[in-house]
Order: sequence, then structure tokens, then C-alpha cells
Amino acid sequence: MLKLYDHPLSGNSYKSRLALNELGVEYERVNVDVFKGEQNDPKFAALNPNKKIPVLVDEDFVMWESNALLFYIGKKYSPNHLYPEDARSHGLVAQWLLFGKTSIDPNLAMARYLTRFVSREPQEEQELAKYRAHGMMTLKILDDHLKDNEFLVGDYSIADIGCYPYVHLAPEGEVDIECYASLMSWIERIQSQPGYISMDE
Ligand SMILES: N[C@@H](CCC(=O)N[C@@H](CS)C(=O)NCC(=O)O)C(=O)O
Repeated sequence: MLKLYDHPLSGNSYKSRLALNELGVEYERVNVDVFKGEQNDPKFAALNPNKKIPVLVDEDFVMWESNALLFYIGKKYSPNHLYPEDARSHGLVAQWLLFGKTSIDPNLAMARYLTRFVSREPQEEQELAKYRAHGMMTLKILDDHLKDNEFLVGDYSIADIGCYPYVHLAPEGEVDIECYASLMSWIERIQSQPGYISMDE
């Protein structure tokens, strides 16, 4: 059985759980308490030298990087509705997942982290304001796209799953998402998918 090293508060790990649950794949969760530094344990670092969750272990195969895991899960259980195989859709899925990893997550996950999980030094306030402002810019890009599209690429796919976690968690970083009507409808559509699980399930 697949093993997913994760933590209930990790948006990056939640991506894999969303995909696996949607596809009805059984997996075992292994909790890594990143708040206690368990990611630095040499046994865990042997799985991911970057010392971060999520890590997916499939028998003798080990993988890390949350959005790359979505490609693996999608391909391994293909054909399935989350993983479009034609060249254009595949390219667009990669486009959104890379946008997620380079623009959405760095800003929205950091805004959430600095707001919710640490006591900030006064000099970090400016940094936080920058993450919130850049995060809003990424939300606007998504919202504009979603005005004419139900999902990021065709039907519900791993592209949506990769971008959704830190978008729906943005209010925890005091980033307003309710001003983006199309984005809010997209969130509702994702939450009504048959295999949807909330982050705390
Ligand atoms: N680029 C990585 C980032 C993973 C990441 O930042 N994971 C966080 C939890 S959401 C973590 O392990 N933090 C512990 C640390 O950075 O020491 C991915 O997408 O998988």
C-alpha cells in the first residue's frame, strides 16, 4: 500500500490526499510533526534530502515535491478523470501546477505561515505585506481565468488539486478571497466533487 508522509496542517500534503481520495486509492498516512522538527530526523531525511513533507513511498519507489506527486498519482492510476493525457491538456496542467508552485504557494503559504504559526518580529511585517499583496495578484489571475472556465484545464483535474489548498487557506493568512466571485464558485465546485475530503479529515 502507498505510504504518504504528511501532517494534518500541511497544505502541500493535502494535495496528495485529495487526489488519492478522489481516485479511491487506499494509502497509509505517516505523521511527520514538522512543528517538532521531525522532518530533520535522519531516517526521514533519507527519504527526502530536502527534509520536507509530503513524501510518497510506493513499495521501493520514493518521491517528493507535492505537485510532482500529483503527476505520479495521476499517471499511475490512469486512465482517470483527473489526469488528461492529450498533449495540450497535459501542457496546461503542467502550466498551472508550475504557476502554483512558483506563484501561488510561495505567497499564500508564507502569508498563512507568518500569520498563523509564528510570532512575528516587527521587521517581518513588511515581508508579510508583500506576500499578501503578491498572493492577491495570483488570486486575480485565477479568478480571471475562472470567469470563462469551470476548472483550470477542462474538467476537474490535478491542476485544480495542486492550486486549491493554499487558495482556500488564504483567509488564514488574512488574504481576502471573497472579493473573487469566480474563484469562490470554483472552490465550491471542488468541494462538491464526489471524492472530496476536507483538510481535517
Ligand atoms: N516544494 C515543496 C514544499 C514542501 C513544504 O514546504 N512542506 C512543509 C509542510 S507544508 C514542510 O515540510 N515544512 C518543514 C520545513 O520546511 O522544515 C512541496 O511542494 O512539496
